[in-house]
Amino acid sequence: MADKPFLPEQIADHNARHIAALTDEYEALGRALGRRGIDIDGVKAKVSGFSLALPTWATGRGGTRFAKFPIPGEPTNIHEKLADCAVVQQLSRAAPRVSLHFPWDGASDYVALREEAEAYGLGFDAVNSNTFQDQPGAEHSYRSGSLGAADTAVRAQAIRHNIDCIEIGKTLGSKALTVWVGDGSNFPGQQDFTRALDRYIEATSEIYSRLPDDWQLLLEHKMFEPAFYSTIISDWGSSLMAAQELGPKAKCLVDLGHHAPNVNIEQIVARLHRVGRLGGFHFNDSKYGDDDLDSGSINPHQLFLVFNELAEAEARVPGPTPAYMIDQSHNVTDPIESLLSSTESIVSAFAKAALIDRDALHDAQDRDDPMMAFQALRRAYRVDVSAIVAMARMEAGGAIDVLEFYRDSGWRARKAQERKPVGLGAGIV
Ligand code: PSV
Ligand code: MN
Ligand code: MN
Repeated sequence: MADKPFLPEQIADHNARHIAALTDEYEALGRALGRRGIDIDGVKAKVSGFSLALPTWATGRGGTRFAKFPIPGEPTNIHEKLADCAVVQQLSRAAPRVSLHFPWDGASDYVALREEAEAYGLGFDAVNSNTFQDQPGAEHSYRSGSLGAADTAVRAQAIRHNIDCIEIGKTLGSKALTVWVGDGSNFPGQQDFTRALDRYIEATSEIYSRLPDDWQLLLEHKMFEPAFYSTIISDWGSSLMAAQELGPKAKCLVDLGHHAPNVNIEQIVARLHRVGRLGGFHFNDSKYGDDDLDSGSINPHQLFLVFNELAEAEARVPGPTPAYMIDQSHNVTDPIESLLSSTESIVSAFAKAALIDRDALHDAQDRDDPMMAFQALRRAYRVDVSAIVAMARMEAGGAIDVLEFYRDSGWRARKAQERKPVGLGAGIV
């Protein structure tokens, strides 16, 4: 049985050193918000209710098609990945679920894996299939596509793999399958747009028919890469079209990096919510394309605007919370540090959206007063919510300063001694 990464006393000692300053900051912010008629404890309660999932693939160093530079002590198997996710959850208290990707996260005993996660205080989010890479021993190649491939045998293999993922997910206690396919084309004329989409929908409907009643099928669109001319599920329009044809359990998943630069993603959120098809989110940030940079590192305002639309939509038609997940590639940092920092950015954006005076916003919108409508958002965005996020985290048993605690803990150096070295540069310090 796996122990939690840190003893509660270690976290309590850390918090004892920071609690006086935090209380001071929290009370000062509480007074400032109180003057605006906002109850800080109410906001903190909302923040405490927010959680997201961690993807196993973000616990190792990412890379590009040019190179990957692993660090000593990074996880080498699903058990070590779970341990690193447990670090993020124990310190942040906002990341209690893990999203597995198959076959990358294959294990010999999924019942035992579920118990292992439970001992860490972790559960499982959506399972992800992988038909964008060939796997050792596979009968057919995905070089010409998977669920949308012209070759029936290739499509059948991709369908089977997705059904296998559902079966594993049932054992793990997951409630969703996320399907992202790289299927597309690199040359005009290479693929018939209509027939390719038809094949994809037909194949995906076979997967859909195997979905348990209380599951969702999350369709993730992506504009380009690996295909550079056209992609079958390239945008939210194609994704919605597919979801609507498949049935009510099919929903659209929005990855922040999967759009053309400057696309109004917050409006996509509102649109998908309006038709009840907003199923999930992959958080990351980008400057140029699907950069998979850390959430909030480039455009924290966009993150805030996304949460504003979610809060607006939720206030209008309450419904199930979309499946929130981080999906990033940590190429130059210790992945645990990036996950801790990104979780904080995402929770902060959520907290800021919770501060928006919706009546003032709606009133300005109805009076056609763009400046005051904008100011309703601005007033919330300008607030430094760190004390609310840290207080909620501490009260749930997490660390006040997550990065300081993590660095002081020496976790990675310890793991460098215990775990198998990875990559060509293993051992170079
Ligand atoms: C594709 O770019 C993506 O964002 C999908 O979510 C995949 O599942 C993930 O990356 C990992 O490859
Ligand atoms: Mn993604
Ligand atoms: Mn991506």
